Amino acid sequence: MLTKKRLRIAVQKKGRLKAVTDNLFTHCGLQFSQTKNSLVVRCKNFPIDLLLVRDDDIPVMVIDQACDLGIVGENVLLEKKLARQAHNKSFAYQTLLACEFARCRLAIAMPALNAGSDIEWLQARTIATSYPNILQDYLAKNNLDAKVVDIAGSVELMPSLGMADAICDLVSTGKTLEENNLVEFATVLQSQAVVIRAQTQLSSSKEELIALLLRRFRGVIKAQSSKYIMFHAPLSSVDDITALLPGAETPTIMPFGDGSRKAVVHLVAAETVFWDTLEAIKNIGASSILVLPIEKMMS
Ligand code: PRT
Ligand code: ZN
Repeated sequence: MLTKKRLRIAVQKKGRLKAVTDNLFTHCGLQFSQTKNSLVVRCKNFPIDLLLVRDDDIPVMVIDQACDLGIVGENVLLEKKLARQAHNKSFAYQTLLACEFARCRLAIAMPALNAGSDIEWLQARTIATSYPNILQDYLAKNNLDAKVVDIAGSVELMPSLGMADAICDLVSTGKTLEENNLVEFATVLQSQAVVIRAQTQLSSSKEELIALLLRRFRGVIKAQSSKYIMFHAPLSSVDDITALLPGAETPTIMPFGDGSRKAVVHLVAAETVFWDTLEAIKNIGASSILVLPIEKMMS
């Protein structure tokens, strides 16, 4: 039974956001009981209900206050905002948190044989997209006059079918463009998943629950992008080594105590540490280097 007393969060039912939002909730300690095909999932240990919907419906569900929070890509959010504003309808929301997952970019791509053309090439061309409002906005800002064809899916096929000269679609690895012999040529929008809420005051118990959730979301997001690093190094090299580690916090330095002027160093780096960084710190004195994942963080 749905009741307004429980915090309602709109999330994607099926698709690219599903696994990442499930992972976020699980790592925050939220437990859900779900029956197959259910559209509402009840949280067992907090007064929270998840509403499982198409991602395109999430912004409006939050703005119209059918749900208190939503987790959705910025691409969908901006498209819905511009569509609604085009009809002079308000679209008031607040972004509470950037989730740092489901990263992608909305880009214009053209057939490879036109590679190297500049933006003027788009003048009077036909562009297929599922993001007509964002594209129209981009074209207007760049004083370009092109025809926009609104297509729900398989946008990358349109040039080879002769239905468009170019496309404007989401790209993450670029593999789909390559497979369809298209080259990226302008970035219209950078996107990631965000947590949004309507601009309305909720009951104090819901506000407290939102504050708790945001604290845990932030902790999980930070932990998942951070690494715990341990290594041995001469005391004289510790500062130089730390400077090479991305987003490193103040290290904990434990001298060996054997008169060797060496120490065990522990620190948290805020970003993934790549092999070339490890090789660089090894070259300036680090040894016995360990890079470990972090499960939870709270400061
Ligand atoms: O059914 P529903 O409407 O809920 O889902 P959907 O099919 O509209 O969306 P879905 O599940 O495909 O994506 C949900 C959200 O994930 C998007 O709105 C983006 O915010 C985000 N996201 C991140 C992506 C991608 N990366 C992505 N690569 N969404 C789609 N793609 C597609 C893109 O459209 C293209 O077809 O993947 C292809 C390109 O990928 P690469 O890796 O080959 O470049
Ligand atoms: Zn969708």
